[in-house]
Amino acid sequence: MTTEAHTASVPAGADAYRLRLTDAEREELAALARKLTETAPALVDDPGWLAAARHLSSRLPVRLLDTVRTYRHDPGADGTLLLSGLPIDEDALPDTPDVAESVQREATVPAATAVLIGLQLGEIVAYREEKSGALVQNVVPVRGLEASQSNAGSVPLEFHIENAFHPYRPDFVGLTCLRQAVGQNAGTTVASIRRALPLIEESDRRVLHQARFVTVPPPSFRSGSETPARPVLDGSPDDPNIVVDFHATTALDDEAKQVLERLRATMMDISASVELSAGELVFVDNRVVLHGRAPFTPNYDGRDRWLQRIFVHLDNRRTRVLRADNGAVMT
Ligand SMILES: O=C(O)CCC(=O)C(=O)O
Ligand SMILES: [Fe+2]
Repeated sequence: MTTEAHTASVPAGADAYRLRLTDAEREELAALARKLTETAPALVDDPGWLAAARHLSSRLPVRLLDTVRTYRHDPGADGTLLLSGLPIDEDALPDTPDVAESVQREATVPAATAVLIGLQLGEIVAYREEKSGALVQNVVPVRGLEASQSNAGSVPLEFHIENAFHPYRPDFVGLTCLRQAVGQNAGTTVASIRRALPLIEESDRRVLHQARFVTVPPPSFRSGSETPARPVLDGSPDDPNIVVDFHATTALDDEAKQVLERLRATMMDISASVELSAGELVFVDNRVVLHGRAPFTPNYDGRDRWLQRIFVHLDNRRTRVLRADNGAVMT
């Protein structure tokens, strides 16, 4: 995916939303993020800090606000939004973390940047059972977990929506690149059901709309149970949501199994790779886009690929029963 600038107004249904900040816009955003690094207690998961970030997020550069708002209305055929030119100074970063379950608690400029933007897309949320409920999570390769179907692995990561098993899966997933893996093809792969739908036979679509599939929690979740039987496609037959994880979803009968395999092949056929560079943030609409990751070979030398992840919900009220004190973490 390239990163050309576009004008403020993105036509509804544009294929892929992209915005490259100008130097002036980057400086405006950096000033807000720096202010947040100095806002006590300078911890991302602190409700007071998050409230301050929410207020400051209304002062983001207007072109950025416009793009985020338009993307939220309709994420386009590709369902992704790629922002570049963010205030991330790769040279000023510490070594890439290399431990399992690594999260970003301190309010650094990159973390504050993602939170500021995410708070204009919706509500930033996390799951108590995943990465200890941290709002900003590190996506880094971990020694010993190479083969794991999680974001700590380095084998190909199967196409999935995030937390497909969960009744309140994220509406959007944001991945900020702090450090790109030099010379490694570790692209995030994306595939949108909006692109794939015309390629799926009518009879297969009918099966995918039926409750003939179950999904187990991903390895990143400490607890949780298999879903009741449910469809892979739901909502409008012309523009459905997709709920599947090709590692975690199984079909309950032979016909559904074949249909699921054909769906996987179709999603692979139309997939694209987003090779993020430092200072880029991609949002994927988790209702219409599957994501995964190409394989790579980590060096574990402090210079490995480093992304930070956030989850966004559009309607916090739906999960109120799971969130103590109307906070950001679901139990
Ligand atoms: O590493 C990536 O590009 C994506 C990993 C992933 O699926 C995730 O962090 O949710
Ligand atoms: Fe993921």
